Amino acid sequence: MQRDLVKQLLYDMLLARRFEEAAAEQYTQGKVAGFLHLYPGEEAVAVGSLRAAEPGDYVVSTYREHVHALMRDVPPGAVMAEMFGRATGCSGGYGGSMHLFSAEHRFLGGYAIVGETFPVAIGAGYWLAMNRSPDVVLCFFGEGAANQGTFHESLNMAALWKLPVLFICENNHYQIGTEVHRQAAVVEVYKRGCGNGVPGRRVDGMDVLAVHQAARDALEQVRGGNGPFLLECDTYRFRGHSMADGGAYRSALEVAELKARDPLLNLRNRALENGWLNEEDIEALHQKAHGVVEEAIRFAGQSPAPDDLYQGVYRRPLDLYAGRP
Ligand SMILES: Cc1ncc(C[n+]2csc(CCOP(=O)(O)OP(=O)(O)O)c2C)c(N)n1
Ligand SMILES: [Mg+2]
Repeated sequence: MQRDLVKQLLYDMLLARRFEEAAAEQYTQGKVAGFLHLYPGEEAVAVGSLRAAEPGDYVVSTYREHVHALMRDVPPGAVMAEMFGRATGCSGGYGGSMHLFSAEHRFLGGYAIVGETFPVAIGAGYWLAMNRSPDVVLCFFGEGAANQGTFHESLNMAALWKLPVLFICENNHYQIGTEVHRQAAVVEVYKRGCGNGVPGRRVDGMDVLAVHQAARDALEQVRGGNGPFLLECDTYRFRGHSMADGGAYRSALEVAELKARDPLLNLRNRALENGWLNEEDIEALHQKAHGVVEEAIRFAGQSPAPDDLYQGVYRRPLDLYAGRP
């Protein structure tokens, strides 16, 4: 049982890490346009929590959402193709890196506006509550988003109406270059739920097994009709805020100390120490993850661009110039 879970989680962590490294390489080669926010260091949060969720649950995420989409089983090729702006992408190539979406996988999107995930999540939660559905919503956000008004407004409504929403804070300690103690008077985000009637707790977000267990407990509570819960995962991003950020505001020592707590190595070492997996098992998982990402890149690269870039917009620029309504 534990072996199967660890094997699944380690594969997911390897896939997540390789996918994001490959995305950075593709960006550097000019294949991915626009902004690109990567997830290395934070993998245990999406992997641990989403592997504790049910297929019927809904997920709302931020612009740092590639791994969340993968953990909802959106095919890696469809995620990579979206980042390449291709028609086979999960948003038809119109969204790009920050706007992955798949209704089929109940992945209600990545959102670029900080704090935008909260109202979307409680809207979905309201619909589920109205229909007395057993499904719940998992709403991801960064600690910087807890400073937005939408955080408090949404938590208040969710608690008042006992909506089935699990709020998951990815506290990576930085809001672009601003460290958490410079942007928030209360740096532990879970404590900020209680003023709105939302209970919460903090978990080590560098430990995927701890996140998985905490998410399972929280989901059971939310699914049981007890209203929302706030799970704060204490984590760290190894790269800059986006590809455009060199991260000069952090010392090399700080980054090195956090890299020593790498969630991927952490799980790998525990799997070996406990005899859950051996070196060959791990190598096979590593090879499989690399192969899947290679195939995703090939698929994206061979996919066509969307036929009509203006499909779905209210007015075509050429119509405007020609004076047509
Ligand atoms: C409403 C709004 N204000 C400002 C921005 C610019 N912005 C983009 S990401 C970001 C930092 C968000 O930090 P956090 O919520 O901690 O998420 P992280 O990037 O660390 O995952 C800011 C200020 C934005 N996208 N939306
Ligand atoms: Mg942050």
